[in-house]
Amino acid sequence: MILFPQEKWQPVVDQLKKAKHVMLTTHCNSDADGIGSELALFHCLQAMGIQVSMLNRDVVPRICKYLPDSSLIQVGENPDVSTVDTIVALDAGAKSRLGFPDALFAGKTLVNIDHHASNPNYGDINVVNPDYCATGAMMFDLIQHLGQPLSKASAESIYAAVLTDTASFHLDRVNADVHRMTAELIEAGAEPAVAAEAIYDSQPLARLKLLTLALQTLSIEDDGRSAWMHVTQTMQDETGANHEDSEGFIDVSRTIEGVEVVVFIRPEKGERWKVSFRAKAGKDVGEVAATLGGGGHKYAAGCAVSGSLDEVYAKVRTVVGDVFQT
Ligand SMILES: [Mn+2]
Repeated sequence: MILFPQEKWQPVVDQLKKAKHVMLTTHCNSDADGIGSELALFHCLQAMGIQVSMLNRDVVPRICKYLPDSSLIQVGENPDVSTVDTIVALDAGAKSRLGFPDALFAGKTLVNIDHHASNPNYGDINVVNPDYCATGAMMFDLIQHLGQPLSKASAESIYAAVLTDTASFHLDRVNADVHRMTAELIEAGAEPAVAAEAIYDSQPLARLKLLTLALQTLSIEDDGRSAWMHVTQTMQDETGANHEDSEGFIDVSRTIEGVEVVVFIRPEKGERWKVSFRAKAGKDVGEVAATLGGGGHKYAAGCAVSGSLDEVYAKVRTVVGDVFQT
């Protein structure tokens, strides 16, 4: 089964088949959709005899380390890519999200494959379709267009991407076709119990201690329609948690009854904060993030805001308040 038969993959297929050395990459602060997409395509291209490497700005997150060959993903801010002629960017809504200097792309063909509605088609070749529930699901279609069977390694990688990007099959783009694809992934060797244990049931204790502190900052505003929570560097230091450990905290406050917009703020670097948004009940946080210089989907988006924590709250409150005016 092909998820979206009308999608035009031929330019991507032609480019990959004629490439001498393909480099796969994803956005900074990579997640299981980006990493799963990379690994799924990596195993497929390798089976086709195409020279392929994976290179990201940031380290592989803890929850992805169980995926086959995740240790082959290289990391660096300014790597040597002299032999690379084709770069495939996966799940990155903007070129700047890849985190590499512009010079890295000079003279290379950039293929942009993504499902963020805000993606401005920054590649030389673009397949951008927000109807896909995950970029991993795009790999499911691409592998078929490349004429390759779905290997166990690719199936496991796509499964991790789809599981996490749909919030465990909770979000509204999950339909019968997504479940048909998932059935094919399982038939090809993906193991839901193994994925669940690695992704959801192997948390460091420090993460739960940090969550306890974060929950103490929880505030409900806008007559119960918005939920706000944050962590600080001090809270991370106290609990021994790192910045990756607060990943997913927003999905805890998202579960509160009646809440339509969820905001989570965490430290990035110095006076810079990462702000994440989730929406329920048809609200659109993609617009909120875009107003603040970020991007994302209607129901999940993010941006970076500078200033003291109080200033960040104030800036974000103004924009979120507008959501409830309509
Ligand atoms: Mn994604």
